[in-house]
This record gives sequence, structure tokens and C-alpha cells, in this order.
Amino acid sequence: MNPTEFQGTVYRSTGSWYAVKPDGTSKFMACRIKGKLRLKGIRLTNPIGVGDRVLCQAENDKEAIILHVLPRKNYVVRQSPRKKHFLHLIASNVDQAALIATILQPKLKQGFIDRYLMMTEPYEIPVLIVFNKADLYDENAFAMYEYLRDIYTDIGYKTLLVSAESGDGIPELLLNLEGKTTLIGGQSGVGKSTLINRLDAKLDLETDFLSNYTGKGQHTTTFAEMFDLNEKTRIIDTPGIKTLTFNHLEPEHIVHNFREIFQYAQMCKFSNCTHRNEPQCAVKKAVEEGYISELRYYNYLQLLEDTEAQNAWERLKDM
Ligand SMILES: Nc1nc2c(ncn2[C@@H]2O[C@H](COP(=O)(O)OP(=O)(O)OP(=O)(O)O)[C@@H](O)[C@H]2O)c(=O)[nH]1
Ligand SMILES: [Mg+2]
Ligand SMILES: [Zn+2]
Repeated sequence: MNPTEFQGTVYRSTGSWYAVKPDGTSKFMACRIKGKLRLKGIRLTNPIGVGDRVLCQAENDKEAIILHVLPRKNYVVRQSPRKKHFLHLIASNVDQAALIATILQPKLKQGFIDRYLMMTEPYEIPVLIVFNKADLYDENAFAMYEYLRDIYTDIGYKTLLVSAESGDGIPELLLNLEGKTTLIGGQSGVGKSTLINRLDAKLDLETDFLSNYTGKGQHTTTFAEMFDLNEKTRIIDTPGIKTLTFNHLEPEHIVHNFREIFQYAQMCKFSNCTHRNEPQCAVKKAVEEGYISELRYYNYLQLLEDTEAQNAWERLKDM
């Protein structure tokens, strides 16, 4: 390696500049991409994301050029809101994701958890579902939390109940983050940044306080950013998600991301079974017998229909 070259990790990206922390140092370098980066496979609206490992060439002691992106262990993408068939890279090389949800304020959007899991299942990224704002739950909200907790723990996701406000459950959350790089995601306003501030008061991230003041209801966090909690523990704060749609997927891919439904799908009579009304469908039978939760099955059907409709619309637009 040329003496001016170094490897590092991307912590933040603001348009054309990337904050890269060279390995073994604590000072960031401001990095740019020169020319076109050749990337195989996926078409991305942003060629480099938070968590990417990069090879750079220093131009001086503050600035460098990114020469290339080292192979990714995994990545999380979502459909680009603007460019068809392009994907937006949310983060790369994560050990797990913490999906932050709340039953109240804002109300949990029906189906949101399963939509989020559509982004993490392709790489089998472990997901911790964190129900925040426990201090606000009344009896009904608590019952809803318990209902969801049971559904998701039954199929292998870890769940936690916490309150960034009171501090309840925070030590256990920290324990679950220790030694890992965790992508923090969820709807806007669920308390992602507040939780991160709870985990490390030094970070002092901006939370909803100001946007309440301007009354515009904008997302408070506007780009993804990685933080070190300690030498081995990293967290990535991300902007809140309003809706998640999947025009980059084919309908038959949906079932792959519903882990327990996929298992039963192997036993359906027809290999192209969509698990709606086909005869001898092992999935429907498992739902009727209570082995698959009705909520998950309903969300599967909903996502399947959404994806079919979106794909049909894309084809019509192309004609
Ligand atoms: N009562 C209560 N309020 C909370 C809790 N956690 C966060 N909040 C409040 O919820 C609001 C939104 O918090 P943020 O941390 O900005 O939410 P966010 O998920 O980062 O939002 P985006 O950046 O827009 O995605 C703030 O007013 C917080 O004070 C909690 O545990 N209990
Ligand atoms: Mg935020
Ligand atoms: Zn079936």
C-alpha cells in the first residue's frame, strides 16, 4: 500500500463529502469520490453508505480521495423514492438492527414492523425490536405490546421494552448492543435519537424538541450517522421512515422474508403457491391451526398485493 493510502470506515455522508475514520485513529478525514466508482451488482442512488469500509488516498492531513469500497459483508437498502430500479443504501456492514417502535405517540403503523423486516431478512441480519416510550403505555397499549412481543419472540426476534424518558430497560438495551455495530431504525418520532442520547449523553443528538418549535413536523434526523459508544460498540442513527414500499422485489420474493411462513411454504402442493386460495396450501393450514400468527399472515398478504400492484403499475408506465 502506498504510504498516503489508508483504510477506514464511513461514519457520515453529507452529499458529496464523507466523514471517514481511518483505522486505528480517532480523527476524521473529509473524503470525496473522484470520478466514477466501479461498483458491481446493485444500482444505488448513493454509491457509499455509512458503515462502508473504504480505501482512501490522503491529499493532506484533513482530506482524502476515496479510491474504492471494500467488499460489503451485508447492507440494508430501500427502494429509491425518486429513481426507478435504484436503491438507496441505508448502511453497510452491520452486525444487527434495532427496530425502534412505540405503541403510542406516534401510534404504531399497522404492518410497519414486517415491512422493516423485509430490509433485514435478505442478509439474515439479526433484529432486536425495541418498544420505546413504555412510560406512556396505558393498559390497552401494554396489552398490544404483549401481543406483538409474543408474535415476534415466537419466530426468533428478540424484543425489549424500554423508556428513554424514565431510563427503564436501558441497561438491558446497552447489554444487547455491546461489542456490535447496530443499525437503529424506525418510524419518525419513535425516539431513536433520544434513546441514543440516553445511551451516551456525550452525543447530544438533536431530537424532536426543535421541530415541535417550528411546527413543521419534519423529521429531526435527516441523514444516517454512526457513533462510537466505546471502542467496540457502534450505533447508526437514521432518519425516520414514513412508508416502505418494495418495487425492486418480485411478488415471489416476499415470502422469503417471512421466515416462519417460508418454512411452511415448502410443504404446499404447488411450488408457485401464493398462499392465498390455492388448494392444499400448508401456509393457510398452519394459520388455521395457529402455528402462524394471523397478523403476520395478513401482513404477508398485504405486502404481496402491494408489490404486485406496484409492479403492474411500473409495467404499464413503461408501455
Ligand atoms: N414519553 C416519552 N417520550 C419520548 C421517549 N423517547 C422519546 N420521546 C420523545 O419523542 C419525541 C421524538 O423523539 P426523537 O428522538 O427525536 O425521535 P426520532 O425517532 O429520532 O425521530 P426522527 O429523527 O424524526 O426519525 C421527542 O419529543 C422525545 O422527547 C420516551 O421514552 N417516553
Ligand atoms: Mg432522530
Ligand atoms: Zn401455499
